[in-house]
Amino acid sequence: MIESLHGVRFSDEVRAALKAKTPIVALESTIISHGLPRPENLHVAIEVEAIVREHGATPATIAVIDGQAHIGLNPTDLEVIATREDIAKASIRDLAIFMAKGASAATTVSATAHLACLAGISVFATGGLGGVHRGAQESFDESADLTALSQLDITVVCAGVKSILDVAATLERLETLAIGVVGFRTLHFPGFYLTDSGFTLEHRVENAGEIAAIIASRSVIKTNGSALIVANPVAKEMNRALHDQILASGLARASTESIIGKAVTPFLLEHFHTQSNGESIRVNVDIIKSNAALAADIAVAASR
Ligand code: PSU
Ligand code: MN
Repeated sequence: MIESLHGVRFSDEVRAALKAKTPIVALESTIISHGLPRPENLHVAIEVEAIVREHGATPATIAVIDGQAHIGLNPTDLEVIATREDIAKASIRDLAIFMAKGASAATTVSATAHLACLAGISVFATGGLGGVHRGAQESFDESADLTALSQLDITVVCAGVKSILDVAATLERLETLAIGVVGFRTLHFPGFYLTDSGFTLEHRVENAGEIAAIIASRSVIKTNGSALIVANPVAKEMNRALHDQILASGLARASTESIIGKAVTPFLLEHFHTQSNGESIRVNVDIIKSNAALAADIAVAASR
């Protein structure tokens, strides 16, 4: 029984929901620890969980705290990952290492999706997926989010991939890795801060029920070995000129300051937040909330 796995802890509400087989939505914690400034990050984490509940599902925010993988955080745990100084960033490969060391870490999309699947949770809301970085031909910088999602049966609601990435290359990789992508009420693949990354999708869905039907078909014909991405554009995008200008200066700064590895994404997000006078934070928060609501609707529809 997964609920008694050594080193894995469940919040009371998640344990109860798993037992009762009621809808659950996994939420990542890197967004909280490394994607948003303090103290707003904690308020957002609390609000996002409330939105999931309002939409009829149980939130399972996932993180590693003091060596324990947590599926579902109580209010004290949430505060820990939002405020403590020693919270690392765990990709899937880091999970066991941080756990064995008794360390604490926020989980990225790859690590969150892995732990969610382990727990039997199949719907997940995040902000923007990781993907192929610009210049990856040289740097080989491609997020482990992609390879992880190629091996997990999970539906991920996101606002596309961050515009800091090479969107075209990321879409090609998603195709190669057999990760399905549907646009929610759009055929324009969103670019996180922007509603349209400039790339077109093949599939569009109108409501949670249609997504639940796709999830059901995937399991019938067993194409559920890899993830399904629901690309949900933000309602009100960031000012485009401002966006393009900040992106250019951020990429230039990252290069001059030789920012590499897992530091790249938090560095660029932080650059956006400071340079846009809070506009990117507003958009980022809208994205997470709207994705959490849609993910809960999907979890509810899929449980019928
Ligand atoms: N989206 C956000 N904020 C974030 C991230 C995504 O709005 O902080 C995080 C996610 O956890 C994602 C990670 O999995 O960035 C990707 O990091 P990397 O590019 O290092 O793989
Ligand atoms: Mn990377």
